[in-house]
Amino acid sequence: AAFPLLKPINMLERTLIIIKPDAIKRELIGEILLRFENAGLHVLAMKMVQVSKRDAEKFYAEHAGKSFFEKLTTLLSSTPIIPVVLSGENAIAHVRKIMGATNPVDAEEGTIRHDLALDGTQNSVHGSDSPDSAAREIAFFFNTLEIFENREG
Ligand code: IDP
Repeated sequence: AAFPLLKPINMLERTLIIIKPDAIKRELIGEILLRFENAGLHVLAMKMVQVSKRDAEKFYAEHAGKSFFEKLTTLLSSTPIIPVVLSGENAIAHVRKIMGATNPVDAEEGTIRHDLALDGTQNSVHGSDSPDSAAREIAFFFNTLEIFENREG
């Protein structure tokens, strides 16, 4: 070939996941973290917090006006949740693959949502969907002092 084969660049990324109320209620915190850790992702920050309805609406602002918005924001603010910053190569896409499709009936076998989620709203876990959302969502829950900066690299 005239050109050397280009290998895809593996970007070290950060993403935000949330262990949602339905998973915490069913004692699935360890199970969910284990799946991400076993896949090679590193925990950079983590806490348990309860958000207000208003904060839940702010977090999910892109879904305002949709049919499931009320149910979703009520669920997210109903009991404490666990936001976690994960880092790894292509972490955003990697995490979304491990989570599976939004609705567990559409999710591939072996994904968190296929194996653990209750339905299309109570789907156990959130994961950022782009670098912009990851940055916004990480800053929503954590300040820089709360993130284990030197774990990467
Ligand atoms: P994602 O969490 O897979 O990225 P989004 O479309 O960003 O999916 O939706 C955010 C959350 O809103 C979902 O995780 C789920 O809890 C809820 N949701 C999304 N679509 C529906 C729906 O059609 N019915 C009920 N709840 C939904």
